[in-house]
Amino acid sequence: ESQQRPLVGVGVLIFQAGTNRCLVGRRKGTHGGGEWALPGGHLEHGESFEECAAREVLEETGLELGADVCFAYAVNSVFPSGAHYVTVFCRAEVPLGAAPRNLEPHKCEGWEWVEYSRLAQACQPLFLPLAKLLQSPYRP
Ligand code: 8DG
Ligand code: MG
Ligand code: MG
Repeated sequence: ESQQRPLVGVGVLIFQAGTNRCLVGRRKGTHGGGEWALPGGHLEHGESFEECAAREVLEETGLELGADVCFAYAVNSVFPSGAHYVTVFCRAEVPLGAAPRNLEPHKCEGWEWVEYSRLAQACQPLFLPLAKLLQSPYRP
């Protein structure tokens, strides 16, 4: 898929309160199938980054993000397919007991909590934007 202009994706780092664990899932489908990614999706017309983050997380996991959701970092990804995304990462915390559901099972194999510092080892292969975030200077 080659785009005339880059698209904007939003990825969301959801941390379990009081831990360094965040939510990741293995993607299904043509774009990044089999690769581990954060919940997220396309920024829609007129949306703020935070609105997009909360909407996609609710659609995909059933988790309701609070007012703490905020911009974290951005990366630029040109995929081997030719697709070009600017990915805006947001972060938020949910209570320790919050239980994500796999509400789009045709798009994701399931959600797991993984230590941020272990993502690069535990979650291979990584979706390109997440690999770029982990290689960046950003520290959550
Ligand atoms: P949508 O079209 O319903 O908005 O999105 P979706 O159905 O949730 O699709 P998606 O593949 O999860 O997200 C759309 C695109 O967003 C994806 O193909 C590439 C881009 N994207 C990034 N970074 C990230 C990320 O970290 N996580 C997710 N899930 N998507 C991302 O550029
Ligand atoms: Mg979505
Ligand atoms: Mg998605």
